[in-house]
Amino acid sequence: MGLLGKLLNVVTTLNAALPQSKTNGASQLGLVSAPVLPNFMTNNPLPNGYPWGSDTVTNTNPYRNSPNTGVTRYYTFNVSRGVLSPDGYQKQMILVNGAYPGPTIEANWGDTIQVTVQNNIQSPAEGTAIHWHGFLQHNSQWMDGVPAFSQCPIAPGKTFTYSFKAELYGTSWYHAHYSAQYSDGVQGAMVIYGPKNRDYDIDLGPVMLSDLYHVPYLQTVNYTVMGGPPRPPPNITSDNNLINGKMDFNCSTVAPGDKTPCVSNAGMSEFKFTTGKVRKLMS
Ligand SMILES: [Cu+2]
Repeated sequence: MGLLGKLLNVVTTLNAALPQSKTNGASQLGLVSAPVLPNFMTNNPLPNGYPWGSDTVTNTNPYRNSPNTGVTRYYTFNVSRGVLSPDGYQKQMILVNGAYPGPTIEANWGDTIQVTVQNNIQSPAEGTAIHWHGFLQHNSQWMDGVPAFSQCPIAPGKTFTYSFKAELYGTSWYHAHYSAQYSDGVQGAMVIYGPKNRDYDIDLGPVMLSDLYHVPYLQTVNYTVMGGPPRPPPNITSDNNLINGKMDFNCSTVAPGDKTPCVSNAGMSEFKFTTGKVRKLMS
């Protein structure tokens, strides 16, 4: 390939064949225009200059103690079915607020996070529950979001409000804990601002890495648990690997007879780097 060919190749790679609305719905993750994250949220009291006061990385063990900011961050999640093409292959999904990945939850260390989850999964209806990955849930075990262990599933058409403290700081994620529902899209990042372990100039935000299965999640579960056709264990491999819910896919590789709409080179996640700046990327 000559230089012009190589240049054209780069241009085609960066030129996504599908708009963000088709690959990721309402999510802005994976776009260079995605907002960078602050050092911490400032619409709250700042004793000693920080939301968490004089606590530091070294003088506090967050697994035992955490500050109490008295601030509550409110979120509303509408969980419903939707159709997107994260890698160009059209997929029946289950989405939070029409976005894949779902909205990023932000809070300061010591805040309370309150998320009202409306289960609008219909046709067919399904239960759901959201797990807040990595949180300790001291004195709030029933907010852990694991159906049959810490709560009943949220019934179709019903609402449940989770309320728990951001005891730990750092980047984590939330995901549906109802069967393998999260692999159809019910997942997103959680960023809890806290004391810094390292200095950096710009926080480019969460980098979510995930497997993508083109078939609906119940079929994947069926393959796994029942050994059902056509991909019996141990050959249950995902169809793609996504960064922030996006990746290119070669549609000429789909099985013969598969008429699912598919667009090659749908578009990959992009990040903006500036020479001389130190960036934080959390995966
Ligand atoms: Cu988890």
